[in-house]
Amino acid sequence: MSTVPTISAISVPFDLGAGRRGASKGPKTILQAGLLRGLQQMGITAEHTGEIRLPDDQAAPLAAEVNHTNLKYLAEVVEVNTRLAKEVSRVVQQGHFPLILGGDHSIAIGTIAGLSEHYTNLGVIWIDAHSDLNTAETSPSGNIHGMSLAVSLGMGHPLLTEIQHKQPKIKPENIVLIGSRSLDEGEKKLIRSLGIKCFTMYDIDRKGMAHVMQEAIDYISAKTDGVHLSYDVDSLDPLEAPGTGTTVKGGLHFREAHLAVEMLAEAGIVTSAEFVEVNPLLDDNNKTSHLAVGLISSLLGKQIL
Ligand code: NNH
Ligand code: MN
Ligand code: MN
Ligand code: MN
Repeated sequence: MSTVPTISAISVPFDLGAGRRGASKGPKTILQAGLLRGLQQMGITAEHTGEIRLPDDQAAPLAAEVNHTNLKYLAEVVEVNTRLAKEVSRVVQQGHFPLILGGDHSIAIGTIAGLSEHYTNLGVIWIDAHSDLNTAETSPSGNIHGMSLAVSLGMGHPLLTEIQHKQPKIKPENIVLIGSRSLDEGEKKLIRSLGIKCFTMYDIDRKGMAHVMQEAIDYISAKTDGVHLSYDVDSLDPLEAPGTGTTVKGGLHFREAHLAVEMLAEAGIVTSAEFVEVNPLLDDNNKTSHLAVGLISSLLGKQIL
């Protein structure tokens, strides 16, 4: 018997928030790598609720407004995240555990917007090589996947921050960044000025992953009424996760990446999760999709013995 609630997996085959195409194929390959079968073998009830995607007419009414910003595919990002927020909210309402399969990291905007309807102090653990704390002013790329955490804090284009009305969705003191190693200047300023808890690769090397995770768990569980895990696979070293759009050397090893989710499983604090930026077009034999399945299984309680 498992103590894990029913898992509702939500596919988001969307990649217009990223600079390269292909992450839209992530959900399908993660499912094909045996995600649901594996969870069922663990005694977990897991269902796939379907796909959140753009309508065929591609959010045309917003197109004029989009021309006045440097945000790429703003209308499309707004549309898909509005749909995702509603679905995530419905799944939480139902008492199930939302497991979102990306897709690029811009979909965290919709995930967190949907969750924020149900939590007053939502914690967010952001495992990523990046911090995704850019705004239109600080972004070097205009890619919205580099802005999703800032949007959730209420910073950014109103069309993004006003999804699901409540604004901001989360508080800076309820965020923990883990695995950071590629931060833009504006992001560094924001992390410092808001006092966001940030465990860089330096901290992981210096203290060890077990120590860092314990600190993160203690910090976040004390003051939150739910914890969302946002897991960008580019947090891993490119040798372990080649199938992702913005690889950065010097990342988490396979064992550190798993230890993080194993410790979260043991702590029993995570109430929702998303795994993003798997790009099968850049992958080596679906290595990164299989890695994602392993990480999700460990997060949901899979043990070695
Ligand atoms: N910081 C860069 C940007 O804003 C890269 C973001 N890319 C990511 N984030 N993959 O996780 O464009
Ligand atoms: Mn049910
Ligand atoms: Mn990211
Ligand atoms: Mn990243």
